[in-house]
Amino acid sequence: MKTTQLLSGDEALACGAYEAGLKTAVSYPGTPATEILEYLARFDEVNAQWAVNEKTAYEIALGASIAGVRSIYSSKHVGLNVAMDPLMTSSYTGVNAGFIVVVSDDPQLASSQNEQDNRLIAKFSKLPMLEPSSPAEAYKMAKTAFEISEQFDTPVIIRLTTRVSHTKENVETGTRREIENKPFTPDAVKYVMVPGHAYKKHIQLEQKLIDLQKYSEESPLNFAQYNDKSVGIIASGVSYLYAKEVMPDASFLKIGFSYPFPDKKIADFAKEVKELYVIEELEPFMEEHLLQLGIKAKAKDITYRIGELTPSLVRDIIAGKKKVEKPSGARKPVLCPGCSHRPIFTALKKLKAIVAGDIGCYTLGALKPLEALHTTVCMGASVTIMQSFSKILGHDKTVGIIGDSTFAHSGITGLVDAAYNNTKGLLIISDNSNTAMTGSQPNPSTGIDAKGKPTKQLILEDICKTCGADNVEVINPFDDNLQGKIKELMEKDALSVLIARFPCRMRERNKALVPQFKPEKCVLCGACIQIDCPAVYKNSEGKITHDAFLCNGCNVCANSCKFGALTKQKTENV
Ligand SMILES: Cc1ncc(C[n+]2csc(CCOP(=O)(O)OP(=O)(O)O)c2C)c(N)n1
Repeated sequence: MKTTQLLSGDEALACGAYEAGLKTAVSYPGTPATEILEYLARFDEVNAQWAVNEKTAYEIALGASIAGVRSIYSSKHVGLNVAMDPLMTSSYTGVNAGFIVVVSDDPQLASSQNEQDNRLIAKFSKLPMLEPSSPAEAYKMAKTAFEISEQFDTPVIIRLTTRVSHTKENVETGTRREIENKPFTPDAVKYVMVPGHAYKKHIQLEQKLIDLQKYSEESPLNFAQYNDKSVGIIASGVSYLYAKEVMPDASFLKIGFSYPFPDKKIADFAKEVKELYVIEELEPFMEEHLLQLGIKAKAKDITYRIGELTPSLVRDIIAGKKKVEKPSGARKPVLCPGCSHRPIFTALKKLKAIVAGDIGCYTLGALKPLEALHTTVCMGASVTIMQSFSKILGHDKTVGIIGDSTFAHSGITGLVDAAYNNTKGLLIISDNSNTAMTGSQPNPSTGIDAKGKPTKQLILEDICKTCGADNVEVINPFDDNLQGKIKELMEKDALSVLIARFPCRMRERNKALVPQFKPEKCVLCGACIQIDCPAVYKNSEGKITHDAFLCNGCNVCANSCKFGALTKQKTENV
């Protein structure tokens, strides 16, 4: 039975996979790929799990495929870096039941620490790759990917980008087809990658790539549309739609099966058209391949390797113009009113601490006016960078800060390392019991699983002690003694963890303790503005305004006010 549903690219892909008999789905949250697992978690037939990190996610999904069920891994682009170890060898082992690796890239860094183009990973890992341009294509390609995976005994990458993941369109969907589990047959040469076996598998893999190349050549996912032959455009993903919009009369070679490349189709198309263009976002992936084939094409200037494309940028590329960077009109991201990360940064700023940060909402502590977080590289890097800061700059001057989800993701190993290597210093776990940055997913420390059911809870105090921390203390970050406690632990000749625990305001609000605001007492000293809360701001007349509707009652602004304009409620006032 067919139905039409308005679906995002993530949802459509998940729906296609579900209908294709998917039984295991594993992911770690990350924009723009989070919604894939969230969509799949609703189905009883699918074992949908949030993993602790992308490496474990990949291995669990691969394990499910080897055990005989169709499975899917999904993550954002940088997540795939964490999963690279199993990914690189899974092209050697191949699969048993179909296995799809979905990765969504984030050109323009809407919510990421870098802008890497994961099309290069398909080539590097020797895995086939499909690139949908729209939700409807994502839906269909999920089904095709399972077939390719089983036919060629390989994981298949589906590469999305933010605009494909998050755009919605009407997609004609069907019903689920149940697929029998495949029997697992022990096969050491296939699944045990010791050097002797892996060497043989590498020989097979090179042949597999030749076979996949032939398939790509014949695949209807790569097709030419001849129109006005004076201009021919080769494009994939969302860039194809932009180019179609800008040059509706041109001829196109649409690449949907984008690795291995359909070389003959490319060469034939190049011969047919007068002027050939390659339109692609980020890296010159197709452009370089065409150069290798000895085919001359016009491509974008290096300035377009940064950021995403838009139809108007595609028009400029075709006109041969360089990209002119325009000031971003995006609003500055800011911690929510009442966020429990805020008092930690106001304290760290007063202590003039050098802060090794991590990735989560608390990364916003780096921005003006807080400016109290000094490094962010990748998930888990706070505790490890803190180890070096502490040894080189002094443990009484440095702090690491990490969130609960990130600590479970990759902070635990760093803490073991710090203890093993005799580090003194302080790690603050800003525990809001939420994976807030990516939209409030549960994680091991929340004790809830992806389907919303209670599960075993990771007790942060216990694990920190087991990792080797000398002191583990828990504090409410709104405690008046927070700054004193941080200073005390920084100065201690020991490895300490301070768990600053308060539920995320996305989950629990507190209107009861909204501070009292007496504008007549305000001297415009600006101290309350320095805490960077959206509920306290200067209005158009330059006067301080406190917005009781936005306020979540944390009273950090009241604590900063020395003139009695903002005063703390001692008791609940509603
Ligand atoms: C390798 C990698 N995976 C996923 C992400 C997406 N991501 C950014 S922060 C974050 C976790 C945030 O949770 P937590 O550390 O608890 O901090 P909170 O946002 O709750 O303050 C995730 C999953 C990422 N940036 N890098």
